[in-house]
Amino acid sequence: MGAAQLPTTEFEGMEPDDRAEAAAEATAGLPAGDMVQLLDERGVLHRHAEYSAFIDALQPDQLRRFYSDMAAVRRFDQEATALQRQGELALWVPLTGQEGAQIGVGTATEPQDYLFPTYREHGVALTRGVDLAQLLRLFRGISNGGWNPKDTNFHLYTLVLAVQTLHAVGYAMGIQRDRAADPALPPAATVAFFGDGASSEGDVHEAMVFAASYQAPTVFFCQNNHWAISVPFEVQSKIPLVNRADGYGMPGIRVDGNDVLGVYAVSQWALEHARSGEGPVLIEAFTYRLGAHTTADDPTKYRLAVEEDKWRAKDPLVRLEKFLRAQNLADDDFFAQVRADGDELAAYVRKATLAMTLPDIRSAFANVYAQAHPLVTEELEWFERYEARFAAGDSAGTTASDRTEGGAA
Ligand SMILES: Cc1ncc(C[n+]2csc(CCOP(=O)(O)OP(=O)(O)O)c2C)c(N)n1
Ligand SMILES: [Mg+2]
Repeated sequence: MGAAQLPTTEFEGMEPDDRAEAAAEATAGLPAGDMVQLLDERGVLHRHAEYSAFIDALQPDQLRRFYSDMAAVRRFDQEATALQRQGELALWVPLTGQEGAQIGVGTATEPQDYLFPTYREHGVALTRGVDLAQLLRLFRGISNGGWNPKDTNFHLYTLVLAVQTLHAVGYAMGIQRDRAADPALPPAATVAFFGDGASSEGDVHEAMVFAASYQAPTVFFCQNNHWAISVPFEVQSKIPLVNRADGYGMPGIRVDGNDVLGVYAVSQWALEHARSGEGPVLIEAFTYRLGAHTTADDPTKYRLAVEEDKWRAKDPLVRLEKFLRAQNLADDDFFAQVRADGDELAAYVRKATLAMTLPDIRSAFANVYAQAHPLVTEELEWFERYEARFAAGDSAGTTASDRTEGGAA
């Protein structure tokens, strides 16, 4: 196959407005109208035969909480980005634009559920009560994790795409067996997070086959943010992702991922379905990554500003603010307080980050295997000899023998 025949991510001759939604939707006959949306861009709440009941059950405080959580994590995201730009974090993975999807599904989970995130689920972490400052330890490069997942049932971030979908299904099968042995345990489900790009990984296929075959209580939650770094969604799938659920034999729901109430409602439905023994569900949250993939990425190199503008108009915070104001559920004082709380969170996170100290480098070697291993011990000894030369004032650093000795250079 010559280079000219390879799929391209260039947009020659394509209207950017058409590219994002139409191309993905046209092939499989699933028009945008089949996407669940309760709260539209104007802040108007619509009724839905299946899902409105979940919203009807909410108190005003809970409705306001959706907003304050989305605003808090957006402010956190800004601060973490600034910390990275100032050299305090090695890397940051922004979530701006995806707050509705993340706060919606996170709020729907129960404490006994167990969540398996990717690397971008900061909003979900917030809903689980993870200390957001601890979340930055990984990105400062001082920890392999940062928090104890057992405290919140929010697993460590996984940077290897899609493997956590298998973890989620395995854990869900464990829940099934634990409950068979002890029916007094509360019904629980797992949530497997993954992106549109990760959906192309074999791990996702295997996880879905296992989950469907064993009726594992797993909700597959795909945030289709339209980009896998610089690769657009339509390269990942020739049909809407949600349609894949049919092939595995599980219900699939496509929801407007920028509608926090819609995401909350469909997630409630899916989690109840899974917990009650009915098997897995696939949710495709149709959303958009407004910022860069990471702070090491420059999206102006592969997408057009008009596309970003189109999605900015679907902002999950703006539409909920319109709704809360129109219903007289929140006023200027509420929104001023949310901003003040966000600044307080940002100041806390900054202070905690700057106070984080470097761990002992030997812990990196100690954590490779559960028990001492001769090769790792040899590498540590080499490393310590190498470091000692700097302490002895050998400014030249490595020598030819360093580079070959021990093979660890
Ligand atoms: C197995 C594997 N392959 C490749 C990568 C490199 N990589 C990191 S993020 C990413 C894109 C993922 O896109 P998507 O699943 O849509 O998630 P998003 O980043 O958009 O949230 C790639 C290819 C990786 N981390 N792991
Ligand atoms: Mg993506």
